Amino acid sequence: MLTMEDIIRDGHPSLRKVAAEVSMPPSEEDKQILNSLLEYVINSQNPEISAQYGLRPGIGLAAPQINVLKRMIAVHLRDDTGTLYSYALFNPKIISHSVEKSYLQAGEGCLSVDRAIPGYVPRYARITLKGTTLSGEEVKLRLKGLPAICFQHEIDHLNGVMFYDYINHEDPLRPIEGAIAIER
Ligand code: K1U
Ligand code: NI
Repeated sequence: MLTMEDIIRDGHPSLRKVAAEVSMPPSEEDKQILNSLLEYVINSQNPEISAQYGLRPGIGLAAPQINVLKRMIAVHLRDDTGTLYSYALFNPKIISHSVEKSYLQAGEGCLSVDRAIPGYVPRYARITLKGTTLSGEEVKLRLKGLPAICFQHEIDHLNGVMFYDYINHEDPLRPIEGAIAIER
């Protein structure tokens, strides 16, 4: 099982690289790695397990964060209606998005960043993405709200992009014109 010791931190060069596509069908090793990403996120949200192993709670994790430069992500979260979004995907790709932006009012965090970096992170308000699940099924997801933000954060990790790259560093909390503010 993955722990915080497996997660590389800001400044590690792998976090700034573009990850490679996973060839299909995936190898058993790639499936095991992807499964371990989802397992980390689920375990980290369990108070007993996270305390026992010192896991920082997360809602998503991408393979480059464990220094595997392949296009794999896991997301496990509930939206504001209580709907669970629990996905482990190979080769996730945003195929369309809204013009409208949204952002988390509380800002974003990252398991690879050990300090709080305040500021609004503009994201597409709605996205449609495709990817392949652990069981080999191709899925198409239409997302908004926190799930859309989390998937964009994780897909950015596959492209060497960090959440703070989007923050206006002169004025981190400057209102983002026309964007939807999301409370978490
Ligand atoms: O990719 C990562 O580093 C994980 C990161 C994902 C993320 C955070 C904020 C916005 C979008 C994506 C985290 O999960 S940081 C922890 C976090 O946000 C959280 C943890 C437990 C409950 C609720 C949120
Ligand atoms: Ni992150």
